[in-house]
Amino acid sequence: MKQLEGTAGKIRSMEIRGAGRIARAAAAELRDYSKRLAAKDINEFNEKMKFAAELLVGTRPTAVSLPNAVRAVMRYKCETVDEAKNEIKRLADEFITNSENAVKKIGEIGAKRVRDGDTIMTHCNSSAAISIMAAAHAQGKDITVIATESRPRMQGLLTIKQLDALGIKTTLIVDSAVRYFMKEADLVVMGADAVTVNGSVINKIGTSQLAMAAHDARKNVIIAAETYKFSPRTLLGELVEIEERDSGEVLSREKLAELPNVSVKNPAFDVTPREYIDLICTEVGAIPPEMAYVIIREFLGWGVEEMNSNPGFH
Ligand code: RUB
Repeated sequence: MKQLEGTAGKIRSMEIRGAGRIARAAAAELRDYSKRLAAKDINEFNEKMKFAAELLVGTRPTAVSLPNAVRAVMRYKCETVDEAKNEIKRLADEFITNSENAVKKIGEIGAKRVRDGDTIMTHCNSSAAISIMAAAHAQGKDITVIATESRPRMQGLLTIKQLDALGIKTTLIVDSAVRYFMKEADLVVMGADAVTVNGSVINKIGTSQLAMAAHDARKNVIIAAETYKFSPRTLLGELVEIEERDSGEVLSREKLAELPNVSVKNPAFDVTPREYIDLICTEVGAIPPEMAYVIIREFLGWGVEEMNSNPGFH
């Protein structure tokens, strides 16, 4: 229980962050939690697993990778506790391996859209987006990256460190400078926390203004997103919830207390409409955003009937 709460706390506080990492951490925690679990019968075991699954899914509301990972592991249907533990381990390990392979595959596919000499603008810190840059660089293409700070949590600092370690020339800019520098970029590559059935992309706050600036400057926007970032529940007409984080991330409580007429808003993500996205690079291919339904239906295997008979989590 302690370790389960520890993992949930790390996801909530963003010690573990990024949609792919969150998903893999949740799958691994369900596997490890099930291994430690003492239950007198399968019903008690199932109840405890459900509690763990719901606790993990509730940690961050926007990254659809999280409920998708949890659903992938909670698919087990077993008669005994031992069988269930083995099946959960198999499903969790399968999800983690597929997820790691997906990030690599996205790199290979996306790198084909990067030309020698290109300057790529990116936002926040996305392992799938960095996989594209890393693959292009590994192919010997001379690329340069412009990375935003991504306030308030400054994930851009992680991006510049990772790119630096790969030997990729990178310029760090403040978030408000994206339009100013867009003329120097050849394309924009970013990640996703969620992709809706109509092809909109939910990603770190500021993604949509970067995409709009790119659109205005006629620069291509590529979104790197594994198939488990696509949201089946949007097929039921549901919207993806945008996480509103603590105002203290933007302005300290003490400073805010001195300004009685001021409030702070801190949404962590925003929605980029599909009109601003040229391509979504998934592990099963580079698709136009209009094809999001096909990914949900064919690759995640969720249609409306399945969703209605499996209320799942969320
Ligand atoms: C991270 C973020 C990333 C996506 C994709 O937000 O917006 O672009 O999660 O990341 P936060 P990845 O820092 O709030 O989690 O490609 O690594 O899954």
